[in-house]
Amino acid sequence: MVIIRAQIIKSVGGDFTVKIDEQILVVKGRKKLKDDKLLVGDFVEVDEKNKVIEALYPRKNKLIRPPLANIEQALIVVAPLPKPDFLLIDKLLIKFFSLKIKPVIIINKIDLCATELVNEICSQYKNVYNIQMISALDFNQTSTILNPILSGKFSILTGQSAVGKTSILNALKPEISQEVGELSRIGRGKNTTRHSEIYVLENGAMLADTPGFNALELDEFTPEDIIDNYPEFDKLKQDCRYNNCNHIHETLDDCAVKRAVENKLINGERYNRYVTLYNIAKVKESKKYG
Ligand SMILES: Nc1nc2c(ncn2[C@@H]2O[C@H](COP(=O)(O)OP(=O)(O)OP(=O)(O)O)[C@@H](O)[C@H]2O)c(=O)[nH]1
Ligand SMILES: [Mg+2]
Ligand SMILES: [Zn+2]
Repeated sequence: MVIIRAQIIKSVGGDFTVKIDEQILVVKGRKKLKDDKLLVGDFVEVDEKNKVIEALYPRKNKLIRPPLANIEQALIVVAPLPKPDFLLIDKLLIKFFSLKIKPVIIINKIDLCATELVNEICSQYKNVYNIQMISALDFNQTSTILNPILSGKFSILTGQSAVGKTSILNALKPEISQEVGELSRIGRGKNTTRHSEIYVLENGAMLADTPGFNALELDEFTPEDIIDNYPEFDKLKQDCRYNNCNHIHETLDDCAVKRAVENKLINGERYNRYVTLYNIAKVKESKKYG
């Protein structure tokens, strides 16, 4: 029996499409694994001859909505229209950082009047996160900018509704239909919210679209988790006077993060939203234990 490591790229009614190097194969899950809920993105052991999944490898991470595993990178798409919700963007950044998913901020629809948004995004996130600008209507530009970023990784498109996530996937689609051929049949056109599918692009890039949303709660995050998932605080916090500094209640003398805000090294609005998210987590925590 030849057992081969593969990654699930699509799951429809008990049939799993798996990728083994460059090869695509449709297999069944073994009965005893079915309860284990195999997810798109899972690495599994496949019995190539009998076309069944024999075992599931441990996951690096997983998202529940949509159900996806082993995500390496998230393209957080924003646009001048619909207007960005910065608190939502910060929540996504916190969540992805905690799951060890590398975020990239993609400003889409730059063919519309986007200068103001570009300046705002840059002043809030530059030096912390990778920021890219595209118009999904321009297929060439989208491919040229995104292909090197996507290369060799499993990435997802995420963000508010109607920012252009599916349009970006469509812009990258010529390569997709070439590589997965008939397998793209079911997922053609606008992605529906129901099923997750990983599209195989050139250079080993794998990309999944996700349904847009307008709200996200960080229910599982304690106040400490909130603090820990701001990468721009990491280098500074060793200079705070107290080890457990929450960067809110100490004086400027005692808190390096607050000094960085004062000196405009950290954007004030981003910091204020941090205080909001910390306080929300604090209230939740006190309700839970108190
Ligand atoms: N002008 C312009 N319009 C765009 C661009 N990208 C997408 N759109 C338009 O924005 C609208 C929404 O695009 P979608 O790709 O469906 O957005 P989405 O993020 O997938 O939306 P959900 O699936 O609801 O989350 C469509 O009318 C697109 O044609 C762009 O770069 N420029
Ligand atoms: Mg969409
Ligand atoms: Zn501090």
